[in-house]
Amino acid sequence: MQSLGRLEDLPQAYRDQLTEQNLVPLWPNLRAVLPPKIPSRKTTPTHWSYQAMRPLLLRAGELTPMEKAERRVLVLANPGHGLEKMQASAAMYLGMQLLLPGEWAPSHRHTPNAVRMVVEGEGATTTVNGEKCPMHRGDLVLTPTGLWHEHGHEGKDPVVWLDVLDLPLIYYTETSYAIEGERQNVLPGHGERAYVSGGVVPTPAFNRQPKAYPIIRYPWSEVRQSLLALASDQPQLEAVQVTYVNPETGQDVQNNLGFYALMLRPRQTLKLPPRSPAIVFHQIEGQSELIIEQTQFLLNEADTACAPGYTPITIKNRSADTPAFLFMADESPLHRKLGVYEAR
Ligand code: GTQ
Repeated sequence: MQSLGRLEDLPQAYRDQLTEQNLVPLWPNLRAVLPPKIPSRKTTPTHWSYQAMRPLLLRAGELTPMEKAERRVLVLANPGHGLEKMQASAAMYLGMQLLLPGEWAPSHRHTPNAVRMVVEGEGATTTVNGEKCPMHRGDLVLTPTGLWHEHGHEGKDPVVWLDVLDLPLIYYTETSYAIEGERQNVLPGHGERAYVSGGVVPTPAFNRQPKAYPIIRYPWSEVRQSLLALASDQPQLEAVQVTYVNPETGQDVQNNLGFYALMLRPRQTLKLPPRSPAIVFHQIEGQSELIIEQTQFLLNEADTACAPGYTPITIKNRSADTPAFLFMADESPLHRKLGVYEAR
């Protein structure tokens, strides 16, 4: 490939004139913005141990009261982006949120899309546009763009969940903002009860009126059952994986990020092809070995890791007799919309 002229090759007086007019020559920067064959990625393979994080999160509970935090969260920041950027990848933000018994995280709504993956503790709820969602280990609760949400805790022990947001993307596009609200009135009804399996959707007054977000809470007990049923139904199937979808459309549950649950059979090794989106892994049950190109991580229960896009990934269940279960998030819906989605 031809080497291009450098900035230093230009006379200083000319460079000053360009700067004066807010102009920049492309050629010294061309290879940086259009690198050959594969994008440059700041996202580096990163692992966050829950065992290491947990005492620090509980300490935040002692150091910072809710009134001073609003959301008491330790952000899982990818050092490749710089910790201060609070990004796991180009489009994904990860935070571990702590709510203590009796505490309340006040109602607000914002442009970024969020989901909660419950990690530990019983008794917390998230109320989303009036729907009060219980939170049990492994449950996925959606708080899509624009919907009111607040968190409460009526249990006895600390509750922790993983927040996954498209905040870096929404912030980058200069569209990120929040509105504070009043405590919500709880309304009757739970999406996950109306949209039971069996391939039927509610049809009020003989007329389907699809909601944008028909299911807010995806209970882990049901998702786990689906994975076990899929695995036993198709013993030859390699990737025992399900996607969290909107049952009205069959499309991904949210606009920009995709969410999945994966089961690894005992001792199974699964190779994922290099694909354009970055991926987040969170171990719900069991223990896995995650190999991202040359980097190897051991994922214990409740550990989280992030892999850049365009990278081959291998994941292994360490157990010889029990399945491993993982939650995954990625940037596939965004990449598909942008027309840049690739699997190599
Ligand atoms: O729970 O609403 O981790 O607004 C970051 C921003 C959680 C939340 C985060 C948020 C929330």
